[in-house]
Amino acid sequence: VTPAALAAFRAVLGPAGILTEPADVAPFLRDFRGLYTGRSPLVARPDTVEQVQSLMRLATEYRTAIVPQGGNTSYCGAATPDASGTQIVVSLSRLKRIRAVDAAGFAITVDAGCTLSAVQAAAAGALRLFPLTLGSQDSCQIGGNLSTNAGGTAVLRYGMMRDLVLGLEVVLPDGRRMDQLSGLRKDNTGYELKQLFIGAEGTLGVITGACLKLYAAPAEYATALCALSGLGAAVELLGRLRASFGELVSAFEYIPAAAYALVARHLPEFVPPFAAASPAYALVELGLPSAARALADDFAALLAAEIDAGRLADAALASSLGQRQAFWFLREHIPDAQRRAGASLKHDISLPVAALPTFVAEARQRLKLLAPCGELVAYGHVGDGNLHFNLSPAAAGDDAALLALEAPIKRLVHDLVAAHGGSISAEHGIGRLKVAELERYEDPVALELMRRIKGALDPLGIMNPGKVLRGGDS
Ligand code: 2HG
Ligand code: ZN
Repeated sequence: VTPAALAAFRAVLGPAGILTEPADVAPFLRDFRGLYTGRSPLVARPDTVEQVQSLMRLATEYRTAIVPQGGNTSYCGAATPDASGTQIVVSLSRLKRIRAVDAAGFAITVDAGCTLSAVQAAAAGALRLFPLTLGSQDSCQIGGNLSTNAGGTAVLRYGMMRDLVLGLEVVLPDGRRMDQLSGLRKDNTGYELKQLFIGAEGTLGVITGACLKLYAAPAEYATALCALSGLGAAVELLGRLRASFGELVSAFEYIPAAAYALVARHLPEFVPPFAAASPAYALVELGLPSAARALADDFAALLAAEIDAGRLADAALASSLGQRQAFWFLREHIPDAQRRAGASLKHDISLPVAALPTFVAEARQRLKLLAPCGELVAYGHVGDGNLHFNLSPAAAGDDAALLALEAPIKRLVHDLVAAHGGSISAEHGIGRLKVAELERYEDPVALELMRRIKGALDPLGIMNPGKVLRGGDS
């Protein structure tokens, strides 16, 4: 970044819109997992869409690479600049207006820098639900949720971020603003352009605003923590629940004993709800509209029948908001507990739900031979076929041995995922971490189309280079 470019950026952003002191810039240069630390001469903090446009015009003029950043909670390094010192971070965090809440139309229009929890709260204020639910919701931002097509724990019922979007506003690399913000539910006018930018991880343009779908807020939740024999029993329970309660099943999270034990060991606030240990648990939730409140009794009856039939070991039904929160505390603190347990290797994979038990049994057996220093902690969104197929050190002191096996473990897991027809990135994206993996496993024709789209929308290659697709002239 030349002194002339720096002066030009400073002129359009004003003193409040630019950080250059190394101590101020540092937090934007390191990803949340601490996998990458980049360099950047400045962090731009525009506070209007017009400023984003001016910034991108300058980036085009000076051929400056831009790294858009939201709440900096990416698991794949998608929002961290590289080490060259030539890329500038654009933080959207000052763009945080709730533009409009349309309770009658079940829609909300927001700036990209709003945190997810701010959008949830604005929806709740209008007695509506914005359903996306993530562990990082107090700090992650809507622009990042859109750019990574975030998932979380409510996908089973409401879909991923991609499914929750009615309209989008995007600033293109040349500074033009594409306004596709209308909240129309039916609009078949040409190509579905907004979906290109969702999940593109900032490689095609900068998302500045979105019109999002709202839903009726459930009048009541019926939440249970079930103790069961393993993943096979969990998948069967899921099928029976969906057959009986259909769309009302809003969450089905799988928690193996290894994940349960990590939380119990590292988070003293957690009070185990069962006296005896079980091989696995499932956190199940129904969101009930007021007209269907009585179904909570049917839910309890189904679980009781499962226990009588010997298919469930036990089930604890939340009888208060506090208990519901305690169950979710367990689920939501698994990543935290895993972090406290030392090094970890993460694989964010998805498979057809029915293939999950066989896949895990086979992978576990092979991993036992390859990596006895690792303990499998495979948990997560089984309702969507998405497992966080992670490993922690088997014993204290195994960290270095486990990390040394990162590459062969990744190959074993991803090859097996591919053999079972699954995906090597279910909900965390590609970022910088999985660029080579995408190249290896993606259909070559699809990959070629992705490169052509990138070339057409970002011909100078200034949008988040090196993320999703290999940088340079590829
Ligand atoms: C979750 O489901 C997150 O808790 C994090 O997606 C997963 O830490 C992980 O691997
Ligand atoms: Zn997850």
